[in-house]
Amino acid sequence: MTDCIFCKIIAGEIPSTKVYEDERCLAFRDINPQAPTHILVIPKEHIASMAEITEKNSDIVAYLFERIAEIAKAEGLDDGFRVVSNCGDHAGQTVHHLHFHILGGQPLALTMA
Ligand code: DGP
Repeated sequence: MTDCIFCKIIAGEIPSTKVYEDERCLAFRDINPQAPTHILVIPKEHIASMAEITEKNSDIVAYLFERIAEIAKAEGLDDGFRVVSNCGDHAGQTVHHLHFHILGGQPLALTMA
């Protein structure tokens, strides 16, 4: 998608602080961190949100979660971390390219929202 910020980050057109990259995914530090460690994990394939996951593409979700576990370990998040994926307007999704936030590095507030 030519107008997608995260596709531009994948293409190297917008700089990012990369944490991990392979042929299927990219992880980089959030530009507006909400915790001491705040990393975004995204597929290289453009998928707008969790609402577009089907039986044809759901394997990427498992793949990303395998990488999330590895990244959390590499980042030293041994005391725990949170994974968040905002989907759609009511959840406050601002970038319409599937992404998982990894948040950690300190005790996180317990909230439903
Ligand atoms: P969400 O609200 O779930 O759609 O989160 C989108 C996140 O993307 C938000 O926490 C800020 C981050 N973000 C937006 N633009 C950029 C960017 O250009 N670079 C980086 N590193 N993060 C970005």
